[in-house]
Amino acid sequence: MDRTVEILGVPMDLGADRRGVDMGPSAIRYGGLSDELDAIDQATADSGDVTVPRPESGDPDAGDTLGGKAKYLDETRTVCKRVAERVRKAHEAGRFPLVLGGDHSIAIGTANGSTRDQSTGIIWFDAHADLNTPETTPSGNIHGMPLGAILGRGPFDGKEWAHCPNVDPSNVAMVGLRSVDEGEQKYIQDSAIHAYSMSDIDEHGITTVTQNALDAVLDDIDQLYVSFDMDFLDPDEAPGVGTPVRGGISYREGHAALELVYREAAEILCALDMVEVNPILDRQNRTAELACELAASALGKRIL
Ligand code: 4U7
Ligand code: MN
Ligand code: MN
Ligand code: MN
Repeated sequence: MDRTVEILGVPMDLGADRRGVDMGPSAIRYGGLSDELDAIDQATADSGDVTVPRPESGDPDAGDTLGGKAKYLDETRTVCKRVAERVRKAHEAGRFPLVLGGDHSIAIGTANGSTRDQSTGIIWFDAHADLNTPETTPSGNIHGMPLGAILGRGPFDGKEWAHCPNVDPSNVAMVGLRSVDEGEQKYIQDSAIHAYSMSDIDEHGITTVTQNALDAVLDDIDQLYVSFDMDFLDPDEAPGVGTPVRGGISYREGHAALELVYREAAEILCALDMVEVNPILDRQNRTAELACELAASALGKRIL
């Protein structure tokens, strides 16, 4: 990556049910992120963390819920606006934002800070679809809604802090799916979004599936945003996540997917999230260290 990578931490846990994911950015930095990027001669600048309200200072059920269930919606909106602002500044400075989570709700901020007027494709690596809305959510947790928010689903439609009109569902691909809720399933069927499940990966392999995902989104976009949820990996590799789902991606498959993204799309990559690292649930910082290695693969690290 020829641009300087600007590391931005978002110690956010309001979008998830389990505490501890707010410590993700620290765990990832402690896990050796800057060393990993130094080793590939990647210039970096760490701009610290975005301020996030503590859950103790708010009531999950108070305030706006967009007519459904969306815990800490007001606080989440505030955090996502801050993230968007910081990400936008990174772009203006010619830097590449690497956003460390924190729960996945922060992707609403990354997307909004990256997509002012450029047509943007998204690859969403995740066990989950994250396409819920306050109306379809089984949990009320906003980390299950960020892709729905970005696409302006249901009550997110036209919400200036959430909906990115420059992201068309036909330019969005999800890879690694193995836990999809009923309302999400319906959207996947009814929209032009591209969805690749673990069964597709079983059948064709990670390289072919990632290539298909890239081919599906790369045709008519100006830039590509990649959001990487650590629960994409199998819980044996990445135990430190809030919502683990068995039957995930192996260590090498994770790297292969991101190496391919770099190889095919480095020129138009506009932002990367590494999210959902929860050090309280981790074993010896394994998941955070893996997040560092994977980020390096996405930014150009190769074995030979
Ligand atoms: B993550 C869930 F119901 N779909 O909406 C929900 F299974 O960012 C899980 O992908 C969401 O980790 C997981 O609460 C959010 C649930
Ligand atoms: Mn997930
Ligand atoms: Mn397409
Ligand atoms: Mn997610």
